[in-house]
Amino acid sequence: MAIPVIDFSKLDGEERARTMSQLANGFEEWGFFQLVNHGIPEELLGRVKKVCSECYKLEREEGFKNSMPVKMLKDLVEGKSDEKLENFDWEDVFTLQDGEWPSQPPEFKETMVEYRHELKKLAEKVMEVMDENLGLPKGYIKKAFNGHEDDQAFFGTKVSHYPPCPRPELVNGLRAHTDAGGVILLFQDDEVKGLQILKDGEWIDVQTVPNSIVINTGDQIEVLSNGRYKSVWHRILATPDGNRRSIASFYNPSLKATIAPAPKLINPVTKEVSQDYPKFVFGDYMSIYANQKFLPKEPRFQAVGAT
Ligand SMILES: O=C(O)CCC(=O)C(=O)O
Ligand SMILES: [Fe+2]
Repeated sequence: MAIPVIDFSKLDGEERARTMSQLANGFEEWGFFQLVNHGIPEELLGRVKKVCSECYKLEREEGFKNSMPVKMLKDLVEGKSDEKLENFDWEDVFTLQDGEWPSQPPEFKETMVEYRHELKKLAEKVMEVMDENLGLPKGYIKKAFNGHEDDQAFFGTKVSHYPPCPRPELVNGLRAHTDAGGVILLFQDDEVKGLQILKDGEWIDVQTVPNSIVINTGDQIEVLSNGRYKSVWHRILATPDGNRRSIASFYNPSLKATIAPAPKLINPVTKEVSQDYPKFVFGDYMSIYANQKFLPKEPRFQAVGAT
């Protein structure tokens, strides 16, 4: 079984209706799908791969060798224990932030600024597809995520590497979770697999498709869509060979934004707001998520509803 691969360029032509329904199916039935012909130039994607891999080699690899997961796994193996490490992830990760750009390679910043600009536009297009498929006015989700002038939606980017692991059965690359925010756009490694999603009770591999962008939705889209688009459990397996690179971009609400099911999506017969999805301020959700990322989302929704 493989997650859907959708040709995004077909959205602008004769096959628009069919493509819209493929996208609806991707959101409703899968929560994860891959876009090809998404409009991000391959030449730019090539440069992104290059600067991220070089940055890892030049600035990060040495540090990873001395990191906690490496020490913990070593202790575990030396102690001849077969107990899995449940509190660590076998990953090297950093978030792109203004003022804290890696200095190596020199073209890192300009490349990633250009990449983020393109990805943000793609995220907004994907959000418009969701608006239309959900029967919401164009721009509804973007507006819900953006508060006023001083509290804009947050667009973040995270660069991860999952280095080769000598005992991949004893630690995860990244433990299972659902994403907290809105729309997530993943630029995965061309070759090294590792991402799995939970589909109908089974973990399935997300296949690598060079230069595709994997789209998935987080907990806020589940709330806003009143459960039509569910955030899906996913995890990264550690692998014995290959250093998996993955660049995740997140289009999230402003911390001050109020999130609630869209009134239009509330059952017209009962007019009752589902008990499952409360109304809350996104920042409050994030405070809860910080300690509960690797736990089921339902108690998070309950807890934030009580704030
Ligand atoms: O590294 C990846 O491909 C996915 C990472 C992920 O699930 C996350 O950052 O939430
Ligand atoms: Fe995730």
